[in-house]
Amino acid sequence: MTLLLTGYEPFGDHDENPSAMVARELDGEEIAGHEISGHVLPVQFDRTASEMQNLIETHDPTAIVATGLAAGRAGISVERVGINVNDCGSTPDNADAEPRNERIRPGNQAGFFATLPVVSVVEELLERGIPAHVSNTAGTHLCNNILYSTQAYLEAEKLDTPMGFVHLPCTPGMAAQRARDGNGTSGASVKPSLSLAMQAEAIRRTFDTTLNG
Ligand code: PCA
Repeated sequence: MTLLLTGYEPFGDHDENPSAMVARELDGEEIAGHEISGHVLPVQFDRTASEMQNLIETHDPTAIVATGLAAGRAGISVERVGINVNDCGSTPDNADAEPRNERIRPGNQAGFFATLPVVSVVEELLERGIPAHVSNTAGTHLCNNILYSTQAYLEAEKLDTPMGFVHLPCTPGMAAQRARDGNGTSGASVKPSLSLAMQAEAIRRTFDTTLNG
């Protein structure tokens, strides 16, 4: 009775990744008779999907929530869809891979919907005063990659495990650090942020809604 939770290690110019912190914090917690198993995945296009598949094989989870950082988003983004594209934009992965306009699975379908109840999850978060929205793009970096790859894997294995991806914003500490490193004292903007406690609560509620909703 395991709930599989993944976050990502820091990447690009981020020294921290709140998704890794939340995965560590929630590891071992119980929700409705299930235990969260929290893991931190590498930000590497050639490793992430297979590490997720190993986790699914070893844990046989009841539900899967993958998470990552979307610095600049104002709240919790529950992703609706993953697309068949790897494109790192201006941020190489942590092994310096720079895919451009590549297919994750050549010849495979364009996209997969998340199988979490995304609308119910967002309704629940909003009801609890947590700023959240359904997002229609997870980008084309590893957060999109894990959503698409895991859905493709689950379909190939004929597993109906609910799975989705949640983008988390910066923590207040990260936003302050970036404003200190930038031109915050000269009038530049500061990134939106949410406390780690609220981010962790959002992920608890995501699992809870998935199990009960
Ligand atoms: N965020 C990136 C990759 C790793 C992470 O935490 C993304 O949004 O794709």
